Amino acid sequence: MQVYMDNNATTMVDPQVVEAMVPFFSEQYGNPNSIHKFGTKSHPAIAKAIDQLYAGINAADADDIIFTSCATESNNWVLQSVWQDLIVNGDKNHIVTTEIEHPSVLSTCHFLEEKGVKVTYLPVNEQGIVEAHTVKSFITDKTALVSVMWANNETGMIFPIKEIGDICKEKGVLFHSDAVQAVGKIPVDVQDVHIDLLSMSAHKFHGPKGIGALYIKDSQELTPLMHGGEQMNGRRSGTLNVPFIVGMGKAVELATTDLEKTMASIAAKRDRLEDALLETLSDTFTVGDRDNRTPNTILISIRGVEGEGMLWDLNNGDIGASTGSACASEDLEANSVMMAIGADNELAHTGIR
Ligand code: 7TS
Repeated sequence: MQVYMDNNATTMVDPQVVEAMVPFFSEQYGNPNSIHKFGTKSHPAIAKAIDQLYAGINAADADDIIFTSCATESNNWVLQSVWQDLIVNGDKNHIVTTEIEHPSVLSTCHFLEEKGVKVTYLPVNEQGIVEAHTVKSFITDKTALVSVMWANNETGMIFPIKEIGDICKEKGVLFHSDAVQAVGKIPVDVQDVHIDLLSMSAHKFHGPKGIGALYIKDSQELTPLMHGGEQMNGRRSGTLNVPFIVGMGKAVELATTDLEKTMASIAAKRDRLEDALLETLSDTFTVGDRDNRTPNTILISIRGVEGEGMLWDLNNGDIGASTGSACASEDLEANSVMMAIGADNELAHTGIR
């Protein structure tokens, strides 16, 4: 039997999602921007998917949700447009983020630093989260953007997004959250928290790979990253990927319906596994309090057992796990999130997600 335990890297596409997508490959394949019926026939399905996404995060009518090719694009778009709009064409020069963001945020910040932008990478506490008062203490009148993930992909730890949003609102600073590991796993309500921009990715909640979205509060202006045929009201050019859009809509609907029930059932399994591991193995610990973690995540450390080696053994036993981000798991560096929470070098090589 094969056991797949790497759902933070990606998930299986739900059969109901596949079923919803199929007609848009082979029957309703027209370009939705075309005048003819082959194209316009897909308009209701696109509208439905957009409605499903609005419902999934409780967006308001005045807000915008724009499809992108992935969350990496959504994150790049936010950072590069804020740089263009508020730093190059404005009087700001500073971005606040955390030291444990996904590389799509961190690498873009490094790129912007080369362009002269000042970036503060906030430290995390021993729980692996950034505290709201830390965010507050680094915001200056030159800060253009605060970008803090909703939940971390390696630890599953959930950040105090509501408090950080309130601080950004009070300070008049744009607030972006990479919610890739939160949407479909824990409640995400953009009317309950003050949030300007939010990145999502379908393949993390049983939708297809290669489609993401950016939520934009009050449809505020943002210089496009993709220029071209003026699709999506000119905000993101490129022929709409109708099957994937339909798939993302269906997936978010499935993932957010009865979410509390799903969370409880996944957390129960997670807790059983975690308890068994902690009881059976000595010199073992898991990162972060369970009640502030996404219900599907454990980052476990066994002192003296090197994570990558363990992954190969697990792989030989048909168990798929990860030492952290798959994007970075081929290099044998210490787990940067474990280093950030204060693990020594040896321990930081032992983490298994
Ligand atoms: N943001 C977070 C928090 C992520 O976890 C990932 C993918 C992305 C952005 C990128 O999303 P994409 O739509 O561009 O693929 N994270 C991981 C991971 O943890 N292991 O493999 C991929």
